[in-house]
Amino acid sequence: MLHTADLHIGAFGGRHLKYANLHAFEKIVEYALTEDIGYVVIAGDLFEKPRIENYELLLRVIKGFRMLRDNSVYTVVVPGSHDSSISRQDLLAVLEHAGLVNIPRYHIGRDGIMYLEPLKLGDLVFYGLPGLRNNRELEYLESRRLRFKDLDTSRVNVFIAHTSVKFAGYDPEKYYWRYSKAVIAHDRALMAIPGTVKYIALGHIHYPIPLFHEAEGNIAYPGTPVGRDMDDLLQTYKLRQEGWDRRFLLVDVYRDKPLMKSIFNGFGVEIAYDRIVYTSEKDVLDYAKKLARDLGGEFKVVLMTIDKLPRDKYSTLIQELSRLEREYKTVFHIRETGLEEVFLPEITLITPPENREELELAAIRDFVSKKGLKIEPEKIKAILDIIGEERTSDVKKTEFIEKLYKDIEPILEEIVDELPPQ
Ligand SMILES: [Mn+2]
Repeated sequence: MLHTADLHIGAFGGRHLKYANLHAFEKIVEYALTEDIGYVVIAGDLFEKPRIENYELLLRVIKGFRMLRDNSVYTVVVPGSHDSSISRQDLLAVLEHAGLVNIPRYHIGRDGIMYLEPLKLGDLVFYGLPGLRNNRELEYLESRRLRFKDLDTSRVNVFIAHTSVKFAGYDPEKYYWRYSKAVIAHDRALMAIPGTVKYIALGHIHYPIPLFHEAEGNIAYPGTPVGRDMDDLLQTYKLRQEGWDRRFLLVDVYRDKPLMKSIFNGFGVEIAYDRIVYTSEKDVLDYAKKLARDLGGEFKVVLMTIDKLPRDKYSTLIQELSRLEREYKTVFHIRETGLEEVFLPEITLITPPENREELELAAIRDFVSKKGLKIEPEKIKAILDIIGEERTSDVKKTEFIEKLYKDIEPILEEIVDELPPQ
């Protein structure tokens, strides 16, 4: 199974670079066909927008999907935050109706629960969580209002989600401050996913997490192959500086523990970056040209951060650079910020914890030590497990709450007993 996401076909508007995203898609198709892969999973944001009016892009996308279908490769796509429309009048719907892609279904019940329908294709079963507006899909995950319908544990189940679960490949200790919510909430979000799901194919976060050549594990963000803006391209540059690259994933889900393999690829995009101090317009342009000339590759990008750039020189410089863009078949971009501000998660070879109990406990441990609490993490987990229980319709609300309290009380007492005297 191939796992990719965030292809963003249609990004980079009128620029030559827009073909880079399409080119990446075609590379992945080519790989699937030559390596005889059975499934291609796209975890959201296949397209930059719900509708794209560029017929060359569209025809080539359709050709790619048709080649997959004609060679018996199943394609499974979930709508992302960029390419789905509420009315379902979008390109993904067109591709689905044409029989070129499969989209797992879901519905939200009157009980406020999101029900995911199984999509059986060959010997795998897929469930999909789409990217909703304002990351609302995360609410269903975090409050565990997510149900996998007819989950057959005798089969290999794959869950595809376009959402920002922050879990692996970064050390929560180092990165939790970047996010407004506590890490524990994000780690707990994964608890809504049944443990019998074999692999969680994520999309939405554009950098590859976790980074590895090969790892055993059951969850990953492949990252975007090309990206959709200059930040993504600068991240690509930084990845390469550290000896990595963009990628898609080859996942063997038939093993006991799935084996994930990064298929690294530059997708024809070559990037130069430098930070310089402004001397004159001519110097900047000459240097930009030099950087462009030194680049190979089909899609060339020159990024520059220019310190001490006079405000009144900015617009003429941009004009000159866009003139060069056609001449040099290169995207030139002046950045406000430098490479040092590009965020990359800590690059580590990790295997995400298989066991969600362990995962949860690790998050709590992290939380307890950060808050300097003198409480055993196991006890907090016991309380959270009790709170996480759901009331069935045959139990009265008051009785249910009373029972919750009764269950929690002894644990709270233990915690209080163990607290050091004031
Ligand atoms: Mn995206």
